[in-house]
Amino acid sequence: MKASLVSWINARQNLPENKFGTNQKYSAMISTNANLYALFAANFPQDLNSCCIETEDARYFSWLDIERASAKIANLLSSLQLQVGARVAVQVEKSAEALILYLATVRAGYVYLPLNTAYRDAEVEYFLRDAEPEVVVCAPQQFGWVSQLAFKTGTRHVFTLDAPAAGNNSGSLLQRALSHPDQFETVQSAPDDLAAILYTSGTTGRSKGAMLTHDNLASNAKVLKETWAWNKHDVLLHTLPLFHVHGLFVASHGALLNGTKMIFLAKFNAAQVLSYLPRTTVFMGVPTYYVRLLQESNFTQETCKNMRVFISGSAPLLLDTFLKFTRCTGHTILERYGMSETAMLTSNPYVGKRVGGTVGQALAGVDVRVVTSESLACATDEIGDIQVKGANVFKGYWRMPEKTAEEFTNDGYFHTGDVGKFDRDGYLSIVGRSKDLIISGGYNVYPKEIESIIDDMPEVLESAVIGLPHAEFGEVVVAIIILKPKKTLSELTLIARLKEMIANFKVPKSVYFLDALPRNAMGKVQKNILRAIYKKG
Ligand code: MLC
Ligand code: AMP
Repeated sequence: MKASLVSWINARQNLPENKFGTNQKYSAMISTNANLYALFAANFPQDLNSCCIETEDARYFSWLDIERASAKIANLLSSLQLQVGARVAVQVEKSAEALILYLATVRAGYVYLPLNTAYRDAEVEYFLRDAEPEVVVCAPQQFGWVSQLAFKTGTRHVFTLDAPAAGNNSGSLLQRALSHPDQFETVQSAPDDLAAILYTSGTTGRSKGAMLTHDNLASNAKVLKETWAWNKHDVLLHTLPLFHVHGLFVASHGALLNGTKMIFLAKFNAAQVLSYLPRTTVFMGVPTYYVRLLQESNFTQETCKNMRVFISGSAPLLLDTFLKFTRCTGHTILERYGMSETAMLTSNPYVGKRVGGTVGQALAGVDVRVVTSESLACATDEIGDIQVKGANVFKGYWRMPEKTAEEFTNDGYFHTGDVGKFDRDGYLSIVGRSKDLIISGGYNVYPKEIESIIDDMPEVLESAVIGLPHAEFGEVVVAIIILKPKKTLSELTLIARLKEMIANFKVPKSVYFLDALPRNAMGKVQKNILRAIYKKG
């Protein structure tokens, strides 16, 4: 019979009472430990048998299940004799078990490194070579190529974790974890110890691993708990992916820190969301989710009657979407702003005026300033570079001390690469970016990365990749190509080739061919001119 952690969880009712039957003793025991898991566990509800995660295939994970299953996986990881600070790289479909793996990794004192499931071989290879994880967890279907890559880059252990199918979630990770004890003393962590590394692409085309500490994540989770007034009766509808800040930290941490039940949907699907909304109180999404929800004819005030708050972030929420949403549902979307390096920075108020087109005010304990090119503080409504400081700001880029130093000012502020202005009430508006970045459906695409790949093709002389406005994705990726003399290349061939090489959301939606790129006197490609030309269609 195939063993699985799920069958173990389902059988757990027959086990003798766990020493953590109620949460009081446990809370006292762990309060001095800066390990993020200890913080969550101290805030688990009194009734550990209540539901923490309900999945779309009607599986229920109690808080005790989370505690015991993460203990089993943490014991497995500890048994591997990994080095202090070992990275655990994970590229798996979203599931409750994937979240438990995250918690187990942090709990055991290792560093979680989530990877977007859309990444292709070359992208994964880069991350594995750069981060040198000691453990890699992937989907069973990907085991062949991922394990080859992983062993080639020095990884010692490769496990699989399956997406839930017909209630039987398996893979070698859970099978191996099954035989380990269901109790684990959460590793003692210092506030500055690493909990996660999140890769963000870079303007140079080379991805950088943002190192986040236990304290970065804990401080941010605590401030968001207060800011958004999480309460014990909340139910979070969780539809975001688990490999980025928004779904993994902002959404999951909010629920975990508050002892709030989560309903976990594997992917965002507007019709499915509508059927769950009446049972939930909190929803978070990228603007594309809100655009898609508004396209549903049966999305009404009635659907949202139990909702407490809708939160948007990761990309600009158009004022039009903000206003339509209020008209349709009676709810005012709460927009906030953050990034992988800093977690959340600003938020519109929970109580008080939520101003469309702004990302709200600086969160408590987060210092946000807007400065001129001479590093002087901007006046009210004056546009400048957004810089930030606070306990939430990351420790630096993995093995890139020079790059890290470049991104901080002498007085310790981090350059966000976003451009904005404060109004007289302290509400921040983001008006642009100094970094050459496209945000498509909440995913970041760095043009330089795509241009380098296209430029390496034998037919191509040079290319420029730009973002163009798109009603649903906010922006989409478009490529402009200059071919070498006498060479031919069709749009279809180029797109098909790129789909083999890079994550699908990075692949240009359209390709245009030109004789030459417009350049300024310094020889720099004038992307503003290209955007103006192709915006018109
Ligand atoms: C999918 N596609 C996209 C896309 N997502 N194209 C452009 N941009 C995107 N974001 C394309 C695929 O390439 C594919 O094309 C087709 O759409 C169908 O793919 P899919 O996977 O079935 O799409 P769908 O499930 O509809 O996904 C769309 C989405 C998803 C919006 C639901 O992209 C999503 O969940 N985005 C959220 C990203 C997120 O979590 N961001 C937070 C980052 S954290 P083809 O041609 O192959 O068929 C952060 C910090 C902060 O930024 O502040 O929060
Ligand atoms: P990431 O590197 O994926 O964490 O993306 C972070 C970037 O997303 C920020 O630097 C911003 O450019 C953008 N972003 C996040 N939230 C918002 C928002 N509410 N409005 C506009 N841009 C946002």
